[in-house]
Amino acid sequence: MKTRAAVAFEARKPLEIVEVDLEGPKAGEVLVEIMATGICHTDAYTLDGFDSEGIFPSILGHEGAGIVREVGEGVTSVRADDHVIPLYTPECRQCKMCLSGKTNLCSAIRETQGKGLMPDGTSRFSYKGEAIFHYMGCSTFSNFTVLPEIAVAKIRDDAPFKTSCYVGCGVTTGVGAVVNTAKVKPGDNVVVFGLGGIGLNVIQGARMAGADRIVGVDINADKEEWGRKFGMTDFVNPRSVGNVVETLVNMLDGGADYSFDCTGNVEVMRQALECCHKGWGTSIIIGVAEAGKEIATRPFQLVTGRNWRGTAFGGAKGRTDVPKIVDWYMNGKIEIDPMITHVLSLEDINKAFDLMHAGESIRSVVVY
Ligand code: NAD
Ligand code: AHE
Ligand code: ZN
Repeated sequence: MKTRAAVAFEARKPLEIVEVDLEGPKAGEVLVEIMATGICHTDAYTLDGFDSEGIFPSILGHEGAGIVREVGEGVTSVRADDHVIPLYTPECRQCKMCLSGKTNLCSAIRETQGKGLMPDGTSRFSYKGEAIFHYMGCSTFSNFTVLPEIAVAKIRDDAPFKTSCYVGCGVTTGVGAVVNTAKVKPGDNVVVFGLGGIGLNVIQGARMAGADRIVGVDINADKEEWGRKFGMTDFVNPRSVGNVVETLVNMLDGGADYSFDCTGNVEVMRQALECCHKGWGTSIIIGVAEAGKEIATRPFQLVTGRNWRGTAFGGAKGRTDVPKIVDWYMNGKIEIDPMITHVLSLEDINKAFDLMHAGESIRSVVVY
């Protein structure tokens, strides 16, 4: 079939909207009509050439929601007309990782996914006879896409696509980092670095978990108002204080119980670790750093009881947890609507990247 898609032909070039060819689902795969997709900073990072796994030409996008239109041979867990969210972290429920009970990082298809291919080692997308690579196993910047059955979460039919697509990455990553990875408890003090599409979800996750102080840190002063809407109690602009770490340690009587990096900047990751309370404070890295970047701190920071951890997709097991997070949204336990600041057509998708880089959007969503 033909489908409209925004193709990244090269790094650092605007996406081009073209009609591409899409092969139907093979055994164990499903064809999904994407109804809406968010634009996450990770899409921009890959387009800007910072991803060591970045591969072109490809169809980016990993934060979508849509409807199953066709299923391949042997598919049993979903059927045509089911509403689904594509999963860049699938859940096969059979691999060592899934069965460990210790991680959400399913290993069933990770190798081919990282090469922009489906599990059989081929691509379903092509343009003028040349293969176009998949991205993060999702490629939601295409109106139709093919996914392995293990990489879709079935969600309730009454959840709007325009907002529930955000559960495909940002909401789950931020809220999940708090509840699954850090396991923040009532009364804990939390610091969140970077109040964008991910950081604001960490803030609302911390509010839901009953955190006491929730301190937001951002170099963009406009983010103070945004943070306060979702439960932030204090704001620090690193450009207005001498030493961010000292400021935070003094504010929180020794430091944070949990801190979260939602910037992808390795200098900020160091600040996030060092603002943690001696003896127990844990810093969670969410931000994705540019290829070649490394984190550093004095080992003494760890010797004296601070912990450094990371999280992907908020530690969520996609097929199990994503439908529950959609329920949380539909039941009013978490908010999504106010964070969708811009709704665009596919033709205008490049504007979403401009808005993100200018710090003017929280989430832009393309509705097909
Ligand atoms: P975003 O662009 O919406 O937000 C980033 C925020 O960080 C902005 O508000 C910006 O002003 C702020 N910031 C930048 N430099 C800063 C600094 N030096 N100090 C304090 N604040 C600073 O991006 P996003 O969509 O929220 O994504 C955030 C990061 O999370 C990205 O690196 C993205 O790739 C990553 N991410 C990781 C996962 C995961 O599973 N681990 C999932 C989604 C996104
Ligand atoms: N491909 C990069 C790393 C990118 C990365 O860390 N991605 C996160 C999700 S970001 C979503 O917005 C992730 O899930 N990581 C775990 C994984 O298996 O990819 C690189 O450095 O090579
Ligand atoms: Zn993302």
